[in-house]
Amino acid sequence: MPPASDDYRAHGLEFAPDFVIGSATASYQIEGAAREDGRGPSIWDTFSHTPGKVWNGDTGDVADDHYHRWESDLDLMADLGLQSYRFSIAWPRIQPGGKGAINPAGVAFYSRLVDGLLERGIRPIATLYHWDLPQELEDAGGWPVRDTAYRFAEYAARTAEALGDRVHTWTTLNEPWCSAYLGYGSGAHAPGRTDGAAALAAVHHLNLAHGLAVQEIRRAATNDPDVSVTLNFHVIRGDDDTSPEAKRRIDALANRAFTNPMLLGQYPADLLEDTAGVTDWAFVRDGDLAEINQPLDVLGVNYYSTVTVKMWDGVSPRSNNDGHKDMGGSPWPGSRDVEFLKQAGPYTAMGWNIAPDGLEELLLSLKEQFPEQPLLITENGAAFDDQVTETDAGNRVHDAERVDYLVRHFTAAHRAMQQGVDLRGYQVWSLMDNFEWGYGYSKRFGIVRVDYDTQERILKDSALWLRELIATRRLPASPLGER
Ligand code: IFM
Repeated sequence: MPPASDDYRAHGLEFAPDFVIGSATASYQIEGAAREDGRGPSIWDTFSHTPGKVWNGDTGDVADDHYHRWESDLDLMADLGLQSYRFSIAWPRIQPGGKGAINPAGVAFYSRLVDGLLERGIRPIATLYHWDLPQELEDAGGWPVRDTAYRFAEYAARTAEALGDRVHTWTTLNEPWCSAYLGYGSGAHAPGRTDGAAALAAVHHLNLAHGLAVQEIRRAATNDPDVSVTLNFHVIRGDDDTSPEAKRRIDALANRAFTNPMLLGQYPADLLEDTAGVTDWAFVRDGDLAEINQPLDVLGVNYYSTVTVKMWDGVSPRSNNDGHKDMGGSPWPGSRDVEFLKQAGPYTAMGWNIAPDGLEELLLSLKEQFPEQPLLITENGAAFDDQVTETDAGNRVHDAERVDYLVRHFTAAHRAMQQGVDLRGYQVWSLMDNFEWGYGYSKRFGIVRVDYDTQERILKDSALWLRELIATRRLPASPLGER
């Protein structure tokens, strides 16, 4: 087998059959049917319908129409040979107002989906919260309010009672960093608030919601599922004299604010100090950390790119390249003087730098911090400006850059495993082009192209590449070659 080259363009690397390779989506990004079968409004319905919040005024009203096309979408997954499918459950379909009795039609939709996956031999990985908070709960205060954590635990219990005989892996939250800091700090995500203290209260209540939900899932499920959470880790770089301080601050806010309470049962002392001017953390009550600190069968890892930081000198124009849309507020409460520097390319269509070495570094660092914790890549992928090519055999999308991105990141994962990382699988983001939050439909992450006018699905070259990888268990070469 050839050694992986320095730029991570390897081929022929072998992945064991029990290394679960699949793809991922999320409810609001693909389902559509926003007002059907008793679904209540979520904060993303409200946000996307508010002028100026989402590119082009796009909304998830129709999206990929997956709510109606789920069966053919499952056939497509089977055609690709996916071993697993990570989807999310829309809370407002299960409990339209975020509490109380379940909506049978909502549960039935996900029940059919799970059955359809199992019939096709695809492992269901269900995320309970991928950002579509019922609007009624936001009206009552949202994640900055403690009661939302209890409402989430109730929703988790009802959902696990309904599907907990069949779902293989449960993920409580997807990227609570985004829910807290983009939703309540920067304003780039729903509900669009810009209040640092609210963002930190949201961090804690999301952590609490996670811990309570883990316990409810373990109580209600009958098939001994894997239970997890998915975090979007920040891999932080910088070689300025002030970078160590900036790195420590961002690591505390972005990473350790979640991993430490969840996996170690404590908040980092430096996080509390850094944010003392923003909040006194009085919302953390006795006993909360014990509720939050639950063992996890796997830890979900989302990785796309790195950030490079230093402390702002207070004089030069401030550089703000943290990879997120600037909507006025800051996603970094207490650390607004950290500068995010523009990084070396190449870049994806999101402007995010392509850095497969960052994934290897992240996996190794998680192994060092939490040696006994199995890991699962729950998202990795890239947006590019795909072009459709007409051929005699039909339309094709030759997305060589996306294939190359995947080759390089699978190589990074393989390298980490060779160094002893207990990595259980890899879910490519995303199965289909979809609603990319504040960027609407302008950014395409799918390995399957979606024509939003006709809802036609076209397998991109990256989908064919993934099918070959899963079938042969060997990494197919990058179309961009090895350097
Ligand atoms: O599309 C998102 C997904 O919903 C969460 N993780 C990052 C992806 C790309 O931005």
